[in-house]
Amino acid sequence: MTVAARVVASDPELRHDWSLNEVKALFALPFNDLIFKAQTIHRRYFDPNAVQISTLLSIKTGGCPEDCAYCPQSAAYDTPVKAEKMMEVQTVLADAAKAKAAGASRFCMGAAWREPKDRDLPKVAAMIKGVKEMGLETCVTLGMLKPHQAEMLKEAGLDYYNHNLDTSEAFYGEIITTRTYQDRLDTLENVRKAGISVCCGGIVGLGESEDDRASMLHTLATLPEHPESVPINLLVQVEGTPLHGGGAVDAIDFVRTIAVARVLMPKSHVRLSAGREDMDDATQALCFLAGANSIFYGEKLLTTPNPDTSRDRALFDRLGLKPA
Ligand code: SAM
Ligand code: DTB
Ligand code: SF4
Repeated sequence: MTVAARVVASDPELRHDWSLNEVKALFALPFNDLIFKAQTIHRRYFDPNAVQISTLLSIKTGGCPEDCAYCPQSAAYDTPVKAEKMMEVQTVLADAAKAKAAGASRFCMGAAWREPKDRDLPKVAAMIKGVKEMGLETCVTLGMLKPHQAEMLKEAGLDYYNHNLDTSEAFYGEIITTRTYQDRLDTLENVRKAGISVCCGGIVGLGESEDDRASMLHTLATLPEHPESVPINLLVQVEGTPLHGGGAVDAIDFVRTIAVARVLMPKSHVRLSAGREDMDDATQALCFLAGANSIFYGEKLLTTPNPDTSRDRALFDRLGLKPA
């Protein structure tokens, strides 16, 4: 029996055979019906008042050779982000210690690379090892990975690898021309095969249609194993990127995307990721009701602002949420 078949056999709700039409039909449900369904499923698998806390750090900022139209770190666009060298291990570990003291359970380190060079990896491995030794879960996002690189990161103690599909396969070419959807899927497979948990999601607000959102979630939910973490980012519009100045996303449409992700992948952590700085408390509360149970905590994402920790603590108090 394949891994996927075994999982399905043990739990009929954990499906990997969703049709695209079924996913579109979830998006088309009356809002209350969709939220009720998502919250009901959420309660079956998770404590509804617990939210996992991850903190991000950009260990190598800017100067990226890829042309992702949303990204301030691409060398193709003139943005406020300037290229920097990779951070030193001790500086990263000091930041991780602060994140742990502030209540994070996972520390995610991001690099603006198309793919890591083998000579960069020993330093990243030292960061992973050090963060792990602090008792934090480790996550990195470094671009495309070859099988031997994934194995080396696993060896260093890596728990999660973040690698987003970002949008649907059909819309992908409008957003990124320097790599293909299949490149992304290949890396996800290399990460899985190395025994690392997968963190994979996308962005809402790139100019995609609802069908594109449905198609991206369909791809995620029909992978042989669902990603353990599914980040749903709201586009952070940064001056100089091609997507700056585009239309705002309707908050209800964003919440729907979270709810559909929750219904399709019941056991995954769905992360309300970038874009919270532009959301009011009521919208975030709806996201948690729709099944989001993870956030990025700390005043910076990679290069753009995230809500102040004092605002997040007040939000948790207001909603009776507890960090997990
Ligand atoms: N360079 C690696 C890669 O792209 O795989 C890792 C770092 S990259 C910054 C990680 C993810 O951040 C992207 O896949 C994208 O989903 C998200 N991201 C980047 N810029 C964003 C923005 N302006 N708004 C929302 N999400 C963004
Ligand atoms: C993810 O899905 N979102 C995070 C993390 N994975 C690496 C990154 C958000 C970046 C937002 C833009 C910035 O701060 O540069
Ligand atoms: Fe580079 Fe990642 Fe930004 Fe794309 S999203 S330009 S790969 S840092």
